[in-house]
Amino acid sequence: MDRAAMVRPDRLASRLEELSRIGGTPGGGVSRFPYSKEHAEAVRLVAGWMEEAGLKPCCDALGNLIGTSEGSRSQEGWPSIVLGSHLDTVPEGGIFDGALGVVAAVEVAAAIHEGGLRLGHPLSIVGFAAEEAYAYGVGALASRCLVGGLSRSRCSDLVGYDGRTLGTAIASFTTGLLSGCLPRAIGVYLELHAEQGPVLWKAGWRVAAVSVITGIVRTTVTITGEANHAGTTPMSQRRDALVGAAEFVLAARSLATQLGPPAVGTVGALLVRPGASNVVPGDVEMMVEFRSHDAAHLRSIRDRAEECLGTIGQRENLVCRVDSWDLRDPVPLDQNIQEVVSIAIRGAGHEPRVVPSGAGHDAMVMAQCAPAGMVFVPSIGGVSHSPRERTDWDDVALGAEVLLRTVMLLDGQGRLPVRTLPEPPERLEIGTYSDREVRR
Ligand code: HGY
Ligand code: MN
Ligand code: MN
Repeated sequence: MDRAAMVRPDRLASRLEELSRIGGTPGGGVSRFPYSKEHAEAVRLVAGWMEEAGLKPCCDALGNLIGTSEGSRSQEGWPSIVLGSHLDTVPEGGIFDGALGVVAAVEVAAAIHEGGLRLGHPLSIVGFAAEEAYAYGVGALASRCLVGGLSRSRCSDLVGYDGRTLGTAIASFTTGLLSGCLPRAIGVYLELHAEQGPVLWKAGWRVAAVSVITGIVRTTVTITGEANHAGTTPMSQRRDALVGAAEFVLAARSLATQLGPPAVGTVGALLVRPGASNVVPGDVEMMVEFRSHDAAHLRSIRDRAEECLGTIGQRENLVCRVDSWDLRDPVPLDQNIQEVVSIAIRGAGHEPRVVPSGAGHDAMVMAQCAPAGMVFVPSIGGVSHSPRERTDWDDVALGAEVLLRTVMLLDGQGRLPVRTLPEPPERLEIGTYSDREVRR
């Protein structure tokens, strides 16, 4: 790789630490939710870094931050090389999940810009607004809207973590940036991410390409019994919704363990109403998800979960209601891109490795539009979605260097095949981004 283009480890680390302070939590984690003031602050911070790297920043109709720069062959219709990840986090999440991919993508642009190099392809960088399912119960929401996988009607009425609908939240989301959209002609999508699991860390591998992203099936289950006096209601006359929910939590674990790896199952959130010590719980709402790299697992475990709920409802005299399941099949990533990432890893002086992803990513959505690839760096102890999430700073720099090398290799291959994104999502009652608003 041309020695002129070099990532700067010090800048990567200091920027990741600076970004982590936006929504930072006392335990050293971060809570940065879509369309919050912390999200707007993070967008403005990263947009400034984009400008320093020679990119033009804007925000699209879903609050995705986008930075673009022309290539020397843009006029000949060469499509964009798109790099990205997400700016939102889970509650008390880690400082690397999502942020690493966005900051490293900007670092790649800066290395090319500062090295006086010019790609043939235009370069676009995306900081997706809402990847975590926490905020609206839907994973990869912003990228799925971008590629047309979710319609406005389905989205703007979604009620979020803060009680606002998505449409309302976006309408009041202002960043001061110009409005714009991701160029529709794209050639490839690449995402650097921490593995969020133990494979690389246990094997002592420092960087890897990703072969497949897990499938996920997710829903909200509401169990309804009868709120009643905790002191006077005999045990034989109770319809205790939390007892039913507890039985289902254990059943969900059994369903996953009976299938065996890579199937996993989690009830990650549980809301008990009315939630008083002296009231028999009348109503419980649970967020349920199952994952596997085997698409058949997803459907069979979904059907068996519904059977379990039917049995629990009968046995405990409860009403169990299942919302529509959000099912996303496993996504194999592009073989050619995997090869290029492996060549980049070798070029960086490391043995190429390829691993599956147990976490979901925006790359599984962008892969519907264009060849997509991911680069993983280890999560220390395999810990993620936790304030204890950590990646060694040398591995952060290595991941960014592999991303840069992959971009240079792909650009050097000549014109990438053009894939066209669907029409940009119509404006979801968007707030005013700026008085200098232009639509590109
Ligand atoms: O849930 C996931 O797998 C990702 O971290 N959003
Ligand atoms: Mn995550
Ligand atoms: Mn992530």
